[in-house]
Amino acid sequence: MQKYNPQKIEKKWAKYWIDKKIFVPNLEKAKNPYYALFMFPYPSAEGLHIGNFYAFTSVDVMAKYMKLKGFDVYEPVGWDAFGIHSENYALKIGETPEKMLQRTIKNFRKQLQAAGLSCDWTREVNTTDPEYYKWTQWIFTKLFEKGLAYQKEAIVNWCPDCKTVLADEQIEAEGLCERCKATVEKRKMKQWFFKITAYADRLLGGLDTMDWSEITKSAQRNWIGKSEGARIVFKAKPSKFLRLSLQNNNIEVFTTRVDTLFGCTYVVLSPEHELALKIATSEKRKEVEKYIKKAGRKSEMERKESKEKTGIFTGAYVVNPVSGGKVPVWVADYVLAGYGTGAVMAVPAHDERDWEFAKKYKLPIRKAIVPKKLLNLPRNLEDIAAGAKTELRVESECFTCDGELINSGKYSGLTSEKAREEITKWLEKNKSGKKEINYKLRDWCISRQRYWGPPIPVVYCKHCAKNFPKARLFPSSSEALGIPQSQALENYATITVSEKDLPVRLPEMKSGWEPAGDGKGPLAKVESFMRATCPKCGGEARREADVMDNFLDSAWYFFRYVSPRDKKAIFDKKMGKKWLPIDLYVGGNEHAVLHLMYTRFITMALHDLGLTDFDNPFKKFRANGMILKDGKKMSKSKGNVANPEEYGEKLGYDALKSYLLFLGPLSEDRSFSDEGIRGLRHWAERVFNLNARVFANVKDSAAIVKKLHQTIKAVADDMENQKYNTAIAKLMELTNTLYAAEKISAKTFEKYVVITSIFLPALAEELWSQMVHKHVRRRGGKSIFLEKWPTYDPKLVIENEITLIIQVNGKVRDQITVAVDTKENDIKKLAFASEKIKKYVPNVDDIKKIIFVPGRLINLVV
Ligand code: ANZ
Ligand code: ZN
Repeated sequence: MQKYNPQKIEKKWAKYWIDKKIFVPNLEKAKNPYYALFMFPYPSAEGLHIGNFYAFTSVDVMAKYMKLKGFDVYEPVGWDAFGIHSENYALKIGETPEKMLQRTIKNFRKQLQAAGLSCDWTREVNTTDPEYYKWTQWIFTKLFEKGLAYQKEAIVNWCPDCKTVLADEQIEAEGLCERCKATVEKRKMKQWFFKITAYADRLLGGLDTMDWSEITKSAQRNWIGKSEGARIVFKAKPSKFLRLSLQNNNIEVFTTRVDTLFGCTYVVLSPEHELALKIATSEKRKEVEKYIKKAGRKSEMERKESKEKTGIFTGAYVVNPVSGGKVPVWVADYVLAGYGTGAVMAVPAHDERDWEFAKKYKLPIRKAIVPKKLLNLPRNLEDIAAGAKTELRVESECFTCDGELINSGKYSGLTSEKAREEITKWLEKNKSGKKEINYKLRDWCISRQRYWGPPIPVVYCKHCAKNFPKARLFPSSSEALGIPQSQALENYATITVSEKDLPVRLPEMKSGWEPAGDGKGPLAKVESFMRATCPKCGGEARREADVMDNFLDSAWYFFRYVSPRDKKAIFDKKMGKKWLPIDLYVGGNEHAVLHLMYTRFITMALHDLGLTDFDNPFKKFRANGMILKDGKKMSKSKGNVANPEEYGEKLGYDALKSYLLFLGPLSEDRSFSDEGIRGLRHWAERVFNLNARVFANVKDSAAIVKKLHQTIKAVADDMENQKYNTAIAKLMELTNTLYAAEKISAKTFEKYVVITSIFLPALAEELWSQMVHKHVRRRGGKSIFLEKWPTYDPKLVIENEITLIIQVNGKVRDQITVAVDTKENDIKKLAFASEKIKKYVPNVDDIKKIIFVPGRLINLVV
């Protein structure tokens, strides 16, 4: 008997599939398109990671299944090769990113091909290819035209190790750089942004109807963070010390709790607020200035988390618009510059942060709300004695909860909800405030002071300044552009490079491409690059020296796949109509508010450019769970990484892939173990060895035929719902059933091999090729993946018997097993005849009503 030798057969069939283009669809002619996509591989130096490999496999089995179901399946593959990750590694090993990537991509491709995935290897894309990034730049120019790409000086995240700014989404919860884990600082710099906030409502609203993992959708909801409230104006309190020019220094605050307005006892500005220093009285100015400087050095995280609140009184006062009372203005770093108006009305009685601050600085605390629960508290001694000593506990729990207003003038007695409405109405009438919705989401900072990315396709032209949008240059950015400091405040026009001149090629830099940390992109050093001709006036201009965030490269790659060699357009519209949106997308939930948010935004923007008719790029998105080892997330730093190549080589990729899928539901974390893989390897061997029991002219038992048909149906049902683990379990059961017989027919085995092929592709292909010669010669040696998913006989799938529950007054008292087609009347008779039921219903005449749920239960109401 032949021995199962995965090393040999997996290599053989992987090559065969690629050579014979088995998984290369005809994109133009396809009638039944199915677009299956795994997240864009990042050809890292470490090679294939088991977590990615798992996500790839989760898509791949579905692709194989849909192919057998008769779809024209497209599972493209390419390389997300720009970006800090590649560049940092290149820096570490002292090689240029370009050279390094040639090697790592080759290695990655080799690994993926060895794994027998059904990717289309003829349509690879690579984000560092000028033919690709031409269109990344094109997107930028289109967004610029629509006002969705703009420059502003803002407080941004700066990674001191990566020496570049980063987007908010690229900062991990603890305030660390997503790439290098350094603590990110805040800096005020002029940067390029994409106006993702313009889509906040659309990004939020679309979520409800999307077939995406719930965990991903809720992460996006939280990140967008919609808050409904009001903007309220606190007018400056004139005083004899206040200079005239400051008298209209009104402070606007954003609050979600207008109902607490009477409880506001002071107002706080963030240190970055433009009035922070301006409003300070002359005596206080020095101190305030010192405080602002110190706060600027803290990271946002430090400020949010710090236990000990700090702040400083400015000496100034403003007026509470509803009560007319004057309240002091403080500056404190627990108020963030980038949210709302960067100023708050402090209500220490009802906001914990304000409370801590007020306690520390001995500021008045004034109650404006009595929590609802408190109102219901017992009022007499008996009730209190009966156990309701909860007043204090309730109060502290309800720090911020709604209730009934007190100390609030004519609003006292109203509920919080009603009061919010009424007070807002009053504010609007008196021009002291208005309803406002705020989002946590901030615009996407896309410029990077790095080398390895697509240049931002913009030039700065002095000559065009009169006629085009002006870019008032700041000293730091002018220096980066090689514009003399003396001209820094001259006006320049920002002009995007025209489509015919794209791509703006990234010049080759053999040296000096390391980030310098001075806020300039390394390209600023390449004079031949920086010198440009203005596309509008033909005059001399300077290029932008920053490159774009690599998350932009990966925000649109799936569009490119539908016509990857298109010279005329970002993608062929007709092909887009045919293939998009993507049918199934799988990847890690760590991308919930990164890649997955950016793709939705770019898709909406392309929609608004008239390129697509959909807003959601992925019809179905599933977040895969993490792979753990010894209870911990696999990671290089923990030294517990399983290398897929190593396991694939040792035990076979078929065994490894099905093991990963068998471990549990797709969305759940799973623990990787060596014994586990061996179990799947053992199954693969059993499948292989069954071949020795196959004969052309055997008649299978009815039990075998029935089990086969049931499995064909059950596996298909599971596949449609990405229940890969239970699908494999059912195939294993069928394997056991087949082993129970001495001999099995070629006809049965053939079907069995086809349905098993989605999980054990190389093995199945091998068995198929052997069978083709032995039993099914007529097919003449074609791949098993050109077969069709077998049909099942519906009659055989149905169980012959069913078990029904018998209830009396809704309580389960017995159960009976009957033939499937038993009539309702006969079932009732059987129920009455049950000895157990007779105990509860001795007299049939007592039955008032019979509830019968076919196939499930019968309930006797007495
Ligand atoms: C008064 C108040 C009373 C507030 C109360 C809360 C509770 P969300 O829901 O996250 O939108 N706030 C506003 N801008 C801020 C900033 N830049 N930095 C720090 N805090 C800021 O939270 C909105 C609430 O957060 C606002 O409502 C404001 O405090 C605070 F019992 O105003 B509130
Ligand atoms: Zn970093």
